Amino acid sequence: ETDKQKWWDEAKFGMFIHFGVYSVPAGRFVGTDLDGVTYTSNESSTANGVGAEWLMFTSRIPRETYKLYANSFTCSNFNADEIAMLAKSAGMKYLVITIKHHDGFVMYPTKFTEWNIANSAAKGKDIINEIQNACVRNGLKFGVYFSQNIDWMAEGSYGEVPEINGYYDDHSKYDLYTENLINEFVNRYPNIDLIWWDGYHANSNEVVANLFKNAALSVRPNIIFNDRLYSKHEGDYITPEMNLNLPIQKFQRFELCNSINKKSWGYSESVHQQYYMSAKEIIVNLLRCIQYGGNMLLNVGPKADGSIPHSQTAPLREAGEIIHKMGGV
Ligand code: FUL
Repeated sequence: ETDKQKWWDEAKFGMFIHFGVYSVPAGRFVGTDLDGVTYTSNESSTANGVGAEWLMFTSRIPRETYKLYANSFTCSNFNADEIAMLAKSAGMKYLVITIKHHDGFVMYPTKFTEWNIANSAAKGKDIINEIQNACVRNGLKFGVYFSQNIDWMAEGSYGEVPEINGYYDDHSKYDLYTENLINEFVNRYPNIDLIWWDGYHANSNEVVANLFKNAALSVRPNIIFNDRLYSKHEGDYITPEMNLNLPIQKFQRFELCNSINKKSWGYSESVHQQYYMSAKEIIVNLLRCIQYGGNMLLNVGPKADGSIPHSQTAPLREAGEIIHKMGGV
C-alpha cells in the first residue's frame, strides 16, 4: 500500500459529476444527422443503453451542429460550495468532475483548443477552479474525469467514429495535444488528487499510456489513477460500473461508479429520466461496497445552468441524513 492512497482507502464514498455541453441537449436531438435524416421530435437517439453524454455519437450529430450547444452552456447557477456541501453532508470524502468527456469539450479555458468553456455561454467562468476551491474549503479530495482516448472533436483520437472523427493511422498529433492538456490542467489546478481516465478500450498502446501518465506524475507525484488508462487496466484501483461483479472485487481495490439517474451520467430529459435511485438504493449499494472493502462514486448530472435537479438531490439528501444518523461511513 502506498501512502498517497491512504485517503482513498479510507474514503468509502465520493461524488461523481458529469457536466458538459451534453447537459444542454439533455439526451434529445432535434436536427439533421450525419446521414441527412432530420429529427423534429425528441426521441431520435439515446434509447440504446448509453447515457445522455453520448448524444453526439448515438444521434450521429455533425460536429458543427453539436458545437452550437455551447452557446447555451451557461453554468449561470453553478454553485460550487453548495455542491461540495451537498457531498460533504452525505458523508462523501471526495469529488470527481468531468474536465473533458468523449465530446472533447474542455471545461476550463485551455490554450490548446477553441472547443472549451471560454467559447461557450459560460465564457469568463472557471468552474473547475471554483469546485476545486470548494473541495479544499470543505475538506474533500478533488479529482477530475478525463477522456484521454475518445475525443469526437479532435483529429487523430482513438474514438472509433470515422465519419465524425476522421480516420487516422497516425495519432501523434492527438497524443501531443492530450499530453499538453494534462500538463496544463495539473499545473493550473494544483489541488488535483486523482485523475479518472476513461476510454481505455479505444487504445492499448502502453507507450502512449505512459506518456499521459507521466505528464501528470511529473508535476504531481501523489496523484492517483483509476484503471482506465489503456486496455491493460493498470491503475491504483479498478472501476466496476453500475454493478459489482462479486466475488472478484473482494480481492482488489475497487470503486463502484454508479449514477442517481440509473440510465444516464449526463443530465437527461430523454428516455433515461424515469430511472432514479431511491435513498434506500443508494444506502444498499454503498453498504455493499463497504462490505467488500471498496468505495462508491455516486454520480449527479447538473443541468446546463449548473443546478442539480431535485430528482437527484432529494434521494441523495435523504440518504445523507441516514448516513449522518449512523455516524458517517
Ligand atoms: C463510461 C463512459 O462512456 C460514460 O459516458 C461514463 O462517463 C462512465 C462513467 O464511463 O465509460
